[in-house]
Amino acid sequence: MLAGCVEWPEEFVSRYIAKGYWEARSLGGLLRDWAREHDGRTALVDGEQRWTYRELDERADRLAAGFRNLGLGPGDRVVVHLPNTAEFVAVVFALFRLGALPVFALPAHRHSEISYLCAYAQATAYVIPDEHQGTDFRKIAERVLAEVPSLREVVVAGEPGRFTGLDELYTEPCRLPEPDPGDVAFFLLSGGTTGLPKLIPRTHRDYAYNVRLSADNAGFTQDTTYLTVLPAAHNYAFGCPGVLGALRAGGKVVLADSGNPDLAFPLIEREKVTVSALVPPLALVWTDAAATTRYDLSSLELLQVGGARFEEAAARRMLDRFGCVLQQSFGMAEGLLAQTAPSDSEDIVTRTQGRPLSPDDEVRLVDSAGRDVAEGETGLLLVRGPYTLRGYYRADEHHARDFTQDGFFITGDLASRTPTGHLIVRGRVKDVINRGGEKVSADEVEGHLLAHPDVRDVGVVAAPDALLGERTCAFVVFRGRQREGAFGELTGFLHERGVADYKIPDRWEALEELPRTGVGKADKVQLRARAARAAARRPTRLS
Ligand code: OOB
Repeated sequence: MLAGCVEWPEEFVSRYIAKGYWEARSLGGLLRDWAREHDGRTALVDGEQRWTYRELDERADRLAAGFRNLGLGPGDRVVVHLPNTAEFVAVVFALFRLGALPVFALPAHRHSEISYLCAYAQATAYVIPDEHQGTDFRKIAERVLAEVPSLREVVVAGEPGRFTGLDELYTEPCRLPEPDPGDVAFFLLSGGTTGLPKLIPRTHRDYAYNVRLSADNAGFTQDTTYLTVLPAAHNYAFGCPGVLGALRAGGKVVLADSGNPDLAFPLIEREKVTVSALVPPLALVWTDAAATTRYDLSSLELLQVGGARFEEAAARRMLDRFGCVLQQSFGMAEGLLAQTAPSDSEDIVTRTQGRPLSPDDEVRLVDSAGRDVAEGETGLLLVRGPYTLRGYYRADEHHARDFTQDGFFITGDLASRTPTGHLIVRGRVKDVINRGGEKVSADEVEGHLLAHPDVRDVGVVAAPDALLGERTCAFVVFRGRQREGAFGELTGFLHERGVADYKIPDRWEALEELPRTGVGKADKVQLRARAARAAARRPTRLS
């Protein structure tokens, strides 16, 4: 396995292979199999573009050769920062075939995240669109290129400027050795347990298993049309079952740039979409919009909701409104995926987050002393299994904090389990704000704010919110007197530093001092209570 990654112990490797979970095929090889089987059927729809399986397969081969001509090879890290487009799919499969390793950035990321990611991954290449939603990605690339010594190539889908155009890369396919299915295929970004986000190595065979389990659970077939509204570069939409699950089944993937009903509903009608994956705030918006829409949504068979807590009442409203199957999903880039099944009762799908998908997912719920809690009680969720990582990439110094000695990943989530084995997510101990499915690491935002000369101390916590579930609230202790317009200035400061929009605090409050715990750390329990009181007094607008 790639240096800097932690391998599963040998006994687990042989067990997972013997049980048929891990197959001897790389992700790029799997696309070849799918293309052979589904050949002239439509694989991808992106605006007016339609690619068949054969076209996608050929493009992946031609691009792989092009990336190789650029000097990329097996093990090279490539930060892929593309929106939901057909090119995104072609690029990642090209890199899989070459054995180069995509690092999945989210479209909302900006200079700060990309610079960090490229440096952390020691990336040699960065793949971007020219512009997307008003941002010129080539400008981000200019800055990152000047800062990260390992970075050699910038590849642009669209107008390349001084960089290399993605279209120029397509060339005669060449024979490439198939990567070892047990090796890393790509990296996902963690939502953050403690500290800055970390990189999660996913191997070909563990991810292929993840895709197979979730596609089977959701009943994907050739007749599946999957609408991608969440970022395709996020685990949920990429492979739970998502884009890969639909391709595996011979279905059709429709790529959309946002989940806004004005865009998504016409696509559902036009393409006869059967399934989509949503985060809870989007599920609320869709439920409202469906009441008055003039578009025909009757093709929908299954809607997945996950990424953050979905209230039971909202789930019931959604079931009533759409009359299709609802599937709750509780997953994480690190691995574990729990989902309800289409055959589950209404109570199960509205009140639980489903069951872990593999019979070999070992889930423990423990108390603060590490002992298993009694059935039905809430505990810290630990997990080990055939598609859950054994260590973050290049994170030796934090390993003992994130994993138990016997290899369980310490998720930072609090959950309970029903007698039927369904998990209910109850909260979390990790210092992360779950802003409607988008994860904001408190440490990361605090670090940025502390870099401002007027800021002496800062504590960032979640405040409850009717639409997003949680919003980000920053408590700031200023050096000297708080200046007029100080929070506006801090917002501007974060923008200047190139922090993604979704990480900018929604609420601000100045304090004389942060409350402290006995050991002198910022008392986040108190800060959260304070943020909740303020949110109750002044709810944010539902937008
Ligand atoms: C998904 O993945 P990530 O990596 O963005 O975030 C993982 C974290 C979990 O540890 C948990 O704290 C939270 O997001 N979460 C949920 C949840 N699903 C995820 N919290 C409450 N209820 C849920 N249903 O978010 C993700 C990956 C694959 C599939 C679905 C979601």
